Amino acid sequence: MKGSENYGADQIQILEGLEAVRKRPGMYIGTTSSRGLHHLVYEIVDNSVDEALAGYCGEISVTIEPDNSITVEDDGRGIPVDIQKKAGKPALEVVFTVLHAGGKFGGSGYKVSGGLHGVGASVVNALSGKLWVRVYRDGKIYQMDFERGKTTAPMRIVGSCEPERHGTSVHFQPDPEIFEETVYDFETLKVRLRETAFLTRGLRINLKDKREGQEQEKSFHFEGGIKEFVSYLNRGKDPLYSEVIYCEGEKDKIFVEVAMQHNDSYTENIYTFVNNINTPEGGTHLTGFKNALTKTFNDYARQHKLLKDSEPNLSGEDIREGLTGIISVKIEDPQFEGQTKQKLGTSEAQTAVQSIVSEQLTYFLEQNPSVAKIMCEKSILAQRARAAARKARDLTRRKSALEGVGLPGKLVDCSSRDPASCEIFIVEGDSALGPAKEGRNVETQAVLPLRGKVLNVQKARLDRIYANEEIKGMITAFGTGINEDFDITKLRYHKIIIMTDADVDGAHIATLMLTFIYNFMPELIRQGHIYLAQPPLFNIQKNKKHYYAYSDEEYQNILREIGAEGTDVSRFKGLGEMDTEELAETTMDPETRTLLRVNMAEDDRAELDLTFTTLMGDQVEPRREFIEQNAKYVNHLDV
Ligand code: TSJ
Repeated sequence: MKGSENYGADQIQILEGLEAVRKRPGMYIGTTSSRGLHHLVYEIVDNSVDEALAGYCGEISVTIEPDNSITVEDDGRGIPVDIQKKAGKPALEVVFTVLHAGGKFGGSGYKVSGGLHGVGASVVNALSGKLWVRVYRDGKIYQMDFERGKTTAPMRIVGSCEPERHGTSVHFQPDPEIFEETVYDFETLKVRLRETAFLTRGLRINLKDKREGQEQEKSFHFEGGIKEFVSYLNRGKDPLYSEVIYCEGEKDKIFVEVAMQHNDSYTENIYTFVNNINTPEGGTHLTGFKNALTKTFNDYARQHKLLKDSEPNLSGEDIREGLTGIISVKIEDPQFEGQTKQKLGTSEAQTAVQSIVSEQLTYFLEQNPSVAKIMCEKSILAQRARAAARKARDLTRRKSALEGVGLPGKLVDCSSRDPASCEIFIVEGDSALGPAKEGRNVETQAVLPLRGKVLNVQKARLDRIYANEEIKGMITAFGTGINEDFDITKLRYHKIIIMTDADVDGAHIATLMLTFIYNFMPELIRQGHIYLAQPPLFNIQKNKKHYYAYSDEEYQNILREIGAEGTDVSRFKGLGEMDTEELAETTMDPETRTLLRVNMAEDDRAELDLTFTTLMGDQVEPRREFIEQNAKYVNHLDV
């Protein structure tokens, strides 16, 4: 009697649970956009990764099926199918029908995944149309089926398999009633799954696209783990020494792994992870690492007289200049803080990382004096450049305090003082300046011409950047300042539009400017203030009418539509070839133009960085390949 009552109550609760997920999906997966759609895959895969971390799973396969549904399969132990005492039903059923149930049953209990929205299989179930799960265990195949979170077929045995076979397979179709976007992007999954493979040494992850016309496969497997991750991030750059420094250890039940290597650039590139989840805002693990690096390094440099007694300590920034690093910690119950709950707060993580890195880095430096010397020399150069830059900056600050913030002489400003309605076009070269000046809306559109080569900031230290006229012009025109002086409330134009020729040189110059903004005012990209103008490639004339095509494909389409007979086609080689009216209509007028907004998906930081490095770097071959493909570059742009 009592039992059946309880069972009924249980059922209702469970239904309410998953109904809540469907009512407010954003609460559980953050968003129902394309990002949320991809998140479903990570939620499922993270369960298999846990199985790998527990030591029972060596391979995970993710398949995009022809209808954009997903299958995830692993060779782990298989989700337990025996009756769970507390719930009175198979563990498998609990995993898919009870909120927050993932992994909390039975066994070893070392549960580390879960992610920032760590909610697992039941949420994916609630947000899927059809979903089925198969477990291979003890020579049997178990299956259970659902639709929109509701059971359509109970757990049953559907067949037999070889007794040695074991694993779990989940198939789901994201519900189009929930998601704004239901088409999976191979590249997005690829980037994240590759990252997961780097972070889980030895694990093989396969990704297969079975959709018609885009069939492809990738497989990731890194015996070197995060050491290989660092080499990967430094590909296309020139490392200062061949070794990737690696530390690993466990303290207070926190497992710590760190890998790092300097390259000859001036930017710091450190990625931090907690339980395989990216923590873009850092936190205690990052602090622990920085403390250890700064202290260990200064101690070593003093002891070995690489730094004279009369010289000041090297700062953390000096030591991290050009450093690529990965910090990965695994904690049972991580605490997150900050506005977006993406910053690790667990204080024990700081102590753990700090003591493990201090001890092992000290040992490494003692064992590798030649590497230690290279690192030290690089840091001392950085220290000197920083001192020079500080002088230059103080000079400009004093100047602007005395004279007021003088706008650059070349700026053709607009008359409105309302930043929200103002735009600034950064125009390359002189030829386009005239038409741009004349074709603009005088009230809301400003024009800043850039002459000569834009400084490649990835290859210059701060002191040279402060001395560059073109860059100074951009900084003063934008109004925000850079780095620690950056203040978004002072932004003078809410749209900053980079306008360059639609060719490879133009793309190169645009990339130089993006690199500068990315390195010194990334918030402008994050908040969506940076745009690329889209000048047309073709001018098609027929019967006194103009048609503009922005791509080869569009050009073909227009010809097909209006007929190729009697058309006059010219190809715009540069902005300067357009007259005022053409430039205004095709590229500047908000009513008729197209703009690309530059975005920065946090999980794509590694790729974005490569985009810049490839175009800016010294290695000629990758750049040529890159320009030939040119695909990555556009990947980070949104209309
Ligand atoms: F949860 C899920 F449905 F999302 C899911 C879980 C999806 C996929 C593709 C795989 C898995 C999964 C779960 N793979 N492996 C496991 N392992 C367990 O659930 C498991 C097996 C045995 C024991 C034990 O203590 O014997 C414990 C666990 C957690």
